[in-house]
Amino acid sequence: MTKTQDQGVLEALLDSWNRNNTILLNLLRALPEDGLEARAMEGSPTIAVQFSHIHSTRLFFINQTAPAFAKDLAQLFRQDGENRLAERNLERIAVGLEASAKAVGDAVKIAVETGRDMKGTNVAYDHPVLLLQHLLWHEGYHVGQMMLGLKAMGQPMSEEQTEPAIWGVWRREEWDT
Ligand code: NI
Repeated sequence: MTKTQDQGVLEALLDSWNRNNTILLNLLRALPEDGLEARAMEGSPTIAVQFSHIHSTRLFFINQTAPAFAKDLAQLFRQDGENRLAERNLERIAVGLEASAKAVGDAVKIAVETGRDMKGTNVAYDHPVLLLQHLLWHEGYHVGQMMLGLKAMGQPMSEEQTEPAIWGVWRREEWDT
């Protein structure tokens, strides 16, 4: 591929990463009342815990492989004595996710453009794009668990909700009628 084509692919990858974050924010805003407390099964993490966990997982892997990009970012979890509490303020969750999504995107973009490795003492990616793919997989997994949690709570998201919030973010469809 030419350098221009490479650049186009990198932009598309970063765009896909941003769309993934848009989906998380859409879901956050579409939650029913008490939705943050939903969990798939007894003992499963609540949706609130999963949002804070998604954010801290991003921070963990950036800290491991490109720490400069994580230095100004705070956790959404906070410690209260023995307990680790997840953030429950929707706006603060959204601001945190926006910041960590940007940090991941920036770290990958700079690593690809400069040919820098994303390798730390304990964690290494064979290519910076694999950090994006790893996190996409991880976050898709948690969105599935969140959907199950809402269903278990008796408030499943309808197709009318998930189409614009999730699937419509990825592609356009037009059908001749
Ligand atoms: Ni996880």
